[in-house]
Amino acid sequence: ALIYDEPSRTFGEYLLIPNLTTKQCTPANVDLLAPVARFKADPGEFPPDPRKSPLTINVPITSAMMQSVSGAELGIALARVGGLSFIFGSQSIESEAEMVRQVKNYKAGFVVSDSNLRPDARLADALALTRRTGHSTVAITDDGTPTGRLQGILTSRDYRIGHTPLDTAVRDLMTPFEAIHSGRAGITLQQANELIWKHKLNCLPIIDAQQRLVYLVFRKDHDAHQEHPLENVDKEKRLVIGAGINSRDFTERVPALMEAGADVLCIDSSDGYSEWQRDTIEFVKSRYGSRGLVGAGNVVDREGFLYLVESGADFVKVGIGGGSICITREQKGIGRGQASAVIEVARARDEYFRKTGHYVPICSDGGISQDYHVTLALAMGADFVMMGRYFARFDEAPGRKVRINNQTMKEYWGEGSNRARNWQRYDHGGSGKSQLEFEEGVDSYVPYAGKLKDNLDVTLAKVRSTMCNCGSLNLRELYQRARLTVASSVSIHEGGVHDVIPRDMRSVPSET
Ligand code: MZP
Repeated sequence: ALIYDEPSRTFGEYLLIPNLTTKQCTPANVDLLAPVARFKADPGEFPPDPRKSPLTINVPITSAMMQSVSGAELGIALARVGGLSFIFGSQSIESEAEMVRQVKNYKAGFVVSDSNLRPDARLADALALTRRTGHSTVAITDDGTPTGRLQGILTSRDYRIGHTPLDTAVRDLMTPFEAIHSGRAGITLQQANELIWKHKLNCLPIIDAQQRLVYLVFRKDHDAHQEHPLENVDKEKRLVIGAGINSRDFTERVPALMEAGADVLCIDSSDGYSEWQRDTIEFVKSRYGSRGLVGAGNVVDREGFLYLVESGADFVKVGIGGGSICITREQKGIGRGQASAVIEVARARDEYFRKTGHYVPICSDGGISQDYHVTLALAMGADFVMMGRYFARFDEAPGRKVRINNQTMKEYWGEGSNRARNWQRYDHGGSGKSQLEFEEGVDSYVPYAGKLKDNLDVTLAKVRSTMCNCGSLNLRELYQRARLTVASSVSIHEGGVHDVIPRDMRSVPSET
């Protein structure tokens, strides 16, 4: 056997060392745009510009193709803030295609403010309600006229157009108008204005209290076919969605998903270094050409990566055994520490790019238990990450909310558990069996955490802030400039609260 000299390491063993933070390097100026699908570029340009990719995401975060994570509701919520979901494939072809359709048919845009509006409220009710709460508001209706059906309310307390409060600005607008949720949510007003100017868009940016872009307001008569580089939507202004496939029923599943409008597919397997994956990729490519974007995986080393890339994969997913619900390492003894896997595969990707001019993005999948692990994965060379546990905690995830020991939890179960019965993910073919022979995942609970957007905003604020510490304004700079050190167990202990009793854990204090 080949025995590797280096131990297999994971994210919690690394720390980032700060670089010089220049004055321009503020969180508001950080761009998190990431490539999803392979593209060609000059090998001398390293790392290459992600905008050359046929599919990009505005935040480098995707949700796992799991029953307890990525249904249509989460798909919509994540796409609306610039990320990407992969609808789970361990369901019938019809129901998966229907979920894809639900996301694609979602009318991009419109928000209901935090007042207690029912989605079907009549405009007059809505305005009366918001008048009572004392906020100036702009109502968005489906046809852009005051008699249209209410789609949402923007309160001037929350939003501004440029530096002008929303209600004042809207008075000067030509009406009717339509507000479109911006997929580039989170970029600064200045960045938004630059793009609007460059692409000659006939619209105004709406920003939130942190001066980040949230909506674009277009005149109702704007050219609907004009390309809007500020949105995270392919050209019909529909949200972007991915879908999981397997290497068993792909000849029927892939056409159904493509017809439903899936933007990108991904083969879901616990071990992707297999001839089954090559067959699946070849089917997608021969049937759909460059329109059929398909990721493959999971692998944990250079050989696995190169095999899938040479088979035609558009991106490669990295990680075996690191998922929070995963017991593959315990059951079968295979896998690799997530950090070691990402570092090796990122090097293989760079080597392949320098040799061929083809850049194939990699996704670090599983094992992210702290927000800072996202930044570490990106610094180590992942183009984007995939998370399951993280998203399972939110309202939009499919699991039920339950009370356990006075705490609100959500259900989260692995695809290799008896509950999911996703045998295709673990099947090696040949046996003719269509069931799991043993479990590789558990059925569990995770603490309920509320709305996706609220949590993701905090996670992204940490990522942006750390990138500034590392002197990086975009993900390419982070990968090039980051300096990482392996931390000893004693220094990891030093990084936590130590030698003090945290105030909220103390018993009631008394004067001495
Ligand atoms: P995590 O974000 O919960 O740590 O990991 C999610 C990832 O774990 C998924 O994207 C998938 O690759 C993997 N997964 C899903 N089900 C199982 C299982 O039952 C599993 N073993 O390992």
